[in-house]
Amino acid sequence: MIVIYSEEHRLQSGRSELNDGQLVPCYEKPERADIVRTRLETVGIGPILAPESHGPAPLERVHDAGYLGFLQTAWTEWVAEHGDWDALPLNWVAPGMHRRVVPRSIDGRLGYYSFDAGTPITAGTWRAATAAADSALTGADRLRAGDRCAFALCRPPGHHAGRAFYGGYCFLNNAAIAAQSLRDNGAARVAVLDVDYHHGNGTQEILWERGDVLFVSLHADPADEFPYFSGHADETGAGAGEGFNLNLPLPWGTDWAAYAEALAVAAARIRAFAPDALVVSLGADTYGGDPISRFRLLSEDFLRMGAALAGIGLPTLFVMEGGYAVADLGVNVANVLGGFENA
Ligand code: 6XA
Ligand code: ZN
Repeated sequence: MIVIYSEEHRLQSGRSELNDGQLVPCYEKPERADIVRTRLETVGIGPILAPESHGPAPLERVHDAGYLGFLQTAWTEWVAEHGDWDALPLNWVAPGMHRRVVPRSIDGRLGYYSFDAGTPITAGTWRAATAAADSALTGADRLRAGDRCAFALCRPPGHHAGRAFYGGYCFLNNAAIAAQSLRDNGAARVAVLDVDYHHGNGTQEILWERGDVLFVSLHADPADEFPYFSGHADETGAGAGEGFNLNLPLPWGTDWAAYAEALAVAAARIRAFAPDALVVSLGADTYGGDPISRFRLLSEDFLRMGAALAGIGLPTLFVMEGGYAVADLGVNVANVLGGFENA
């Protein structure tokens, strides 16, 4: 399967995130993409190609224009105000306050457009995020050209980014941008399946009122886990999208046996929807060794996951999301893709 990868991912390299009350080195770091790329080369999954530039139009199909403008200038404004350290928000809106007016202050706008303090904006964030979106779009082009599957090795990831907000290490929603591109180029229906450990709240928000793009997500129960305020089973969509959002929250400690059952439910829902293509938000932070997550999948379980995804029987674009056990991330991701290809 063709792998789309851009060196520009390196431009997103934050120094620190706020985690457990401390400023710690960012978990979402360039080594993640490097180890995945190296493993894919070792096992012969490829060829590995650079993305083609698709310009701003596909981003504007999914994201708010004011938000995209903010992302482009945030770093320059931040440096002018505070100097050359990662831009992190510190203030958010609460009930009884107002977000009618977009703040003039860069600090105010960081809070206005974000939902966590773990997602630094750096000098290269915009370029890295657009290269990741272009990777997903190039992958969507491959499906349109008739490929059975493709893998967009996106960094930074995307599934927490909404129409007008960033967070959870995500700025542009690569999976939603790819799904929209498939819709805009002839697919009548597209499904997005999110197997990252965390709920894809951004993808859900973007697709909430859409009946033409189904969103299905397996993730840690938000009662216990980030992003806390999205991902419950009773969130089913609204308007034309009512019934086209399926959340399958799972408890801490979930192992392959329980995960596989939920994955079968997800697969059945996707088959019933009969889409023309499937976009998989592929996070490998369901791994037992992940430093910030609490599921218990083993490396060999990712082979089984790939085979189960192949069983859905659709042209499939994999889009990289989370996974922070860096030493094992390459093996785990390659196992999903290899399990899919060899099914
Ligand atoms: C909170 C945890 C961010 C999770 C990012 C992730 N700092 N999302 O992996 O899929
Ligand atoms: Zn995750």
